Amino acid sequence: AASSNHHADIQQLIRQYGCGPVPITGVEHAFYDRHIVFDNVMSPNAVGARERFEAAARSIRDILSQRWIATEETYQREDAKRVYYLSMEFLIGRSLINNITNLLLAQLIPKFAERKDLDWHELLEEEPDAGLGNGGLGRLAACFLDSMATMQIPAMGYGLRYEYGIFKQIIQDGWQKEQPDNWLRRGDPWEVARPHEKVEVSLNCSFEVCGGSLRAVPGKESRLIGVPYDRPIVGFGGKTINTLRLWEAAAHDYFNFEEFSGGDFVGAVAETLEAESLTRVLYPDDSTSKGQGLRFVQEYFLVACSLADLIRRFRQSNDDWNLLPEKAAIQLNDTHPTMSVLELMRILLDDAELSWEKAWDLTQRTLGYTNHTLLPEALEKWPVEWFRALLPRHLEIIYEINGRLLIDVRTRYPGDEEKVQRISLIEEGETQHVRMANLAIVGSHCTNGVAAIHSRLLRTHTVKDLAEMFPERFSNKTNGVTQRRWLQMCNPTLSKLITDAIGDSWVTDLSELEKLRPLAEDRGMQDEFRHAKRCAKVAFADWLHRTTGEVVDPDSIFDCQIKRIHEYKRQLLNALRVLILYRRLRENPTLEMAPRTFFFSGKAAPAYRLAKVIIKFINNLAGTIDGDPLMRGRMKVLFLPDYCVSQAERLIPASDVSNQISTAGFEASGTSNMKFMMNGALTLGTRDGATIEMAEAAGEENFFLFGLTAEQVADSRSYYNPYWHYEHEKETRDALDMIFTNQLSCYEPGAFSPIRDALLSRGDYYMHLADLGSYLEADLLVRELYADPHAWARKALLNVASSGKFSSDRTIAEYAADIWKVEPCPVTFD
Ligand code: B1H
Repeated sequence: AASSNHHADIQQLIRQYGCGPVPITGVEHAFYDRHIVFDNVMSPNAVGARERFEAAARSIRDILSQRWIATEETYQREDAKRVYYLSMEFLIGRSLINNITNLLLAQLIPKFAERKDLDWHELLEEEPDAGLGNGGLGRLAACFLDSMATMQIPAMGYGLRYEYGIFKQIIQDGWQKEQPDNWLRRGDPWEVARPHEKVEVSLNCSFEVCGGSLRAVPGKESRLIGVPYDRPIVGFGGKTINTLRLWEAAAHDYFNFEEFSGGDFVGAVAETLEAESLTRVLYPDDSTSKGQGLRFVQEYFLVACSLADLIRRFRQSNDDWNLLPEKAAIQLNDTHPTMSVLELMRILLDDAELSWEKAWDLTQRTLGYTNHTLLPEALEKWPVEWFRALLPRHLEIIYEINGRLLIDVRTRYPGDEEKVQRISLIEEGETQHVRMANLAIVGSHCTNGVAAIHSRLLRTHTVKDLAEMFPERFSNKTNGVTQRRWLQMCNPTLSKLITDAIGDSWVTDLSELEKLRPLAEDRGMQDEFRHAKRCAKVAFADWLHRTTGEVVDPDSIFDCQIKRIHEYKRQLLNALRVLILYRRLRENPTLEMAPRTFFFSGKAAPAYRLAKVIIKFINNLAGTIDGDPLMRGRMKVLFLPDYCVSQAERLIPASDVSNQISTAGFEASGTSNMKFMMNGALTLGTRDGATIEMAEAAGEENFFLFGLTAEQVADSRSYYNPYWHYEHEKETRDALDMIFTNQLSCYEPGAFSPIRDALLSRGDYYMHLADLGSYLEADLLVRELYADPHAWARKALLNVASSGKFSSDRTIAEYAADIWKVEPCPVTFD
């Protein structure tokens, strides 16, 4: 009886909020007990936490399955225009609690857990993060999927089903070590394999394992199979369930059939294994392109599978190719899927047999391109030779596009051969390379950056010539994050406070948070905010203690910098600040300074030597401070290993100070900055990326901005000299000398000489020393404000109230209206 009660509860809730008048008959099958026993063939008493997680996830999947089918059927019936979001990365993290939240079932959980005598938190911890991305770019794709489903936009994500996601980071003697993340080892309860929808991809190469890495061997045609695995993307309210389709590489059925029958059975099967290695592992580089052969093939594989799939879907309901741009909007998440331009042209020319002009027009009108970085080392350039060897037909198409483009340039700018060289899709040099960003801009109808400053610099510097030639193609779409995961789900106390104060419509319309603005002046509200923050800090401290044994004081200021380790993000600048504050305290123990905990977290690309030295440096700094009895209860530094989505979900709600301190002009947007703001942290940051727009929204008086502007960085580069700061600023010099004389590396002398090289000998490209002084000045203001808890809470509340713009719902609404021209398509039943 208890169990049927429970299902009645679920059904009532779904009727009430989720699926309107439509009954979800799947609820009857959502028998947790049934999954426990029949999926495992074990007694319910014998199963462990992992099995309980799987059964819970399967039960939730049962609940959404029919709605998922109905979503696809609606899109087909309505022949709706669809968005296809192509991305090499989807950093989705965990799904169980997110799906429960979005299905509006969260209230049922305590009752359910009680009835089943479940340790719910233990169960949730069993779900591995789906770490199919590096950082902001991959997490943005995941937030976009959430927003598109919530806004009932017919959308599909296309990506790769990496068997190994981003590596697990462990810290040994302060150094980062990488371990493989075999997240699929135990299977994944969310995904649905769809072998009957497999696609075929041909390549003019085969594969070979060589020195532990897979190599493409040109010259022998091989045919790969892409097998789709679908994951449900639950829109808030459970009305729309969109699909994230991830491709797995498999060998063709007739792979080397001749060798098979020729007797080399084992050899042929081994080669099969090699072909299947294509989607084995995610490349762990953020904001850089390493130009690896396997990555090139991965990118083509994503493009070829996804286009074959979406074109097949288009052809099922249309025989007029001219309708393609009215039925499909394909968005390229950075240049990684840029081969879409070539592959779509190939399909329209060779399969559809359209004229060049027609094919080109349809291609451009179907594709949109988002640029995510200005860093030169991230701009992808692939050797022409690779195209010649592996994708010869695509190279022909590149040459034809380029020929026509350059005729156009020469007509518009007669005699300007330098401009021709800069715009050309082919970069000349010792070897020729294809400039993928140029190809993406030329082959699409829209190019956008991800924050106002980034879009401006993209137009005026990075691709200036193309922007002058096609100004109407360029626009800005400032990034956003989903408040469902990044506030509602991860910060229950603050969410409740907000909902009690202004109602719950902020969950689907974040601009509603504006209503908090007048309440920020209210002392009672300020106290409630402080209480909510303290709850989140205590929850974090408890979790940290439980899982690592580390003790942090919830009454200290939680000061965070969590993101990939990269010179331009300047974790070193933060560490220098900490070192200087430490030295001040040591020299003057009576100094008034509120207790503070500095959190660092983030991964370094395995081959990025200096980034790994920075991690070691932070850990040694932490150890030194920890070992100093004078610092006890006053300051503490923690490097939290293995930064990932679920760690961010815990730490961000607990933070007081968010460090966003990249050299101005280098961080395209940033997105954790927005998550901190929503959760009531104050930002200590430079005028870079979306932080500029956040400060505009909140008012600069509610921000702690410091440092050179992007213009000042560019203008002072020619004469900037880090030695000047070393010689003229005593605190800077003393701190650096402490590092250079191995006082923080007495067991590994010389370990930090790469830091000296970067900051002094190599000229401090990211201008750490130029901004250190103003960073410390801003830090003083932070500490002064913290001394007045109500004034602090007021500013924090004003920040929360101003964060509405930074919802990915707003971002997606802009993409939908300006680039995709798509409308919501609510799910209905026949
Ligand atoms: C961003 C990347 C990126 N920009 C290459 N570029 C990669 C480039 O594997 N690769 O080859 C992987 C990632 N990632 C980030 O995108 C920006 O640095 C952030 O500022 C921005 O917020 C984020 C989302 O737009």
